[in-house]
Amino acid sequence: MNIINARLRGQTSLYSIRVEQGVFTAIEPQTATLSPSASPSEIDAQGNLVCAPFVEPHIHLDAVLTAGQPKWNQSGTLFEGIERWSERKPQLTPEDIEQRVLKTVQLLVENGVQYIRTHVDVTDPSLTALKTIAGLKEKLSKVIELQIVAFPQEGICSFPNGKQLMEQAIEHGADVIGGIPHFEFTREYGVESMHWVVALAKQHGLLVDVHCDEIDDEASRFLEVLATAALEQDMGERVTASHTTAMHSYNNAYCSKLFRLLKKSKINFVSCPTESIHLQGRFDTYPKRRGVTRVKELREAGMNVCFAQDSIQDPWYTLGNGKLLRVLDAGLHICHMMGYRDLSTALDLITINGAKTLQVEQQYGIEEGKPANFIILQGCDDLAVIQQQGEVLYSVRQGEILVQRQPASLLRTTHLS
Ligand code: 17E
Ligand code: FE2
Repeated sequence: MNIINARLRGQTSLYSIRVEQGVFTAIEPQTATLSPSASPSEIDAQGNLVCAPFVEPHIHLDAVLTAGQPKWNQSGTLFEGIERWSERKPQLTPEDIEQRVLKTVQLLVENGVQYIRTHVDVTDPSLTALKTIAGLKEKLSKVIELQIVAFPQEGICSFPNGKQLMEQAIEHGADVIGGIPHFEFTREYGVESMHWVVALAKQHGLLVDVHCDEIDDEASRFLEVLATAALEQDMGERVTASHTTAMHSYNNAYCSKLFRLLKKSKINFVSCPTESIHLQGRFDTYPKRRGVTRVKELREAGMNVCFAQDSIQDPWYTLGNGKLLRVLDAGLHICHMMGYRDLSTALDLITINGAKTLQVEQQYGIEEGKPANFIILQGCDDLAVIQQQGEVLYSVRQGEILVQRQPASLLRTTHLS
């Protein structure tokens, strides 16, 4: 396969890219625009951006497409979402889960995603969702790389046999250990769960991704416990703190002290801006907090932050359509990241930073010798892609075309100039 007239992130020239046996073998600047040949193995990128695939580092695939079942979340709080989900959970069957997961992965793939980390609720004595999704991993590997988080939605210390269920989830194929300290019955349980999670992951050679401080409570400070455990157990880059929305409400003096630890610990951050702006601030009158973690400040302090969708039409969030460009657009607004410097590197938030969080960056990126996984986006650079909010034109995985589409064509318009 040959890709001609490609733009690459951070480069001004046009490039030609050769792919052989599923690997990038040559990436060379062009001196001029090339005319397309009739070869079926050639893709003319037409000056659009050839970019590493999107990474969805945080989504609850077990719950997708269940909004309103059996009841709608009327208040819009995280806590009502957890309650509605606990009513849907007893109705889960392998067929129901498989059908929803396949439909959603298809949607994600069509929108340029090739890497997914999914949280799967293990506070279910039957572990139906975990077993079903682990069983789909092989089938899905043709189109995506899937990481499964053993996610204790109703707590580790606060749920009957919570620790045993987490351990069973590892036997059934979980890759990542989750947690939910702000939802445990007590602060002590929250602290205990953080030490236990990091030690368990270390013992099994797994990763950690905790729903950490997903609440507007400025006194929710489990992030410092998680980061300290990560630092002391030498697990830093293998640990992720998701949401950390309470950080929005921390006072600046505490945040300044906290950032020293966070930086030292090298942990990763996932923010879900559309989800958090929707679920947080719900107990406020006016002015209402945005309830999104300090993405701009974490990035400026040199930490790894990525964006995720969290939900697609589930008890927490009724919208969602698999488009990470939509989440990026919202996140840039919500986090006040609309300056040129932020906009011109914004795709990092849904590409390489997600790959670092998933610890797949060794095999990720448009470089000679790496697997030929890439997408083609409408626009010549990050800013143009975000301005246009266009569709993903191609998604190619190990040299195989997964998705190919034509931009929508305007059939009639009024010309003003
Ligand atoms: N569960 C949770 O605890 N938090 C969320 N944002 C979602 C599920 C979607
Ligand atoms: Fe989540």
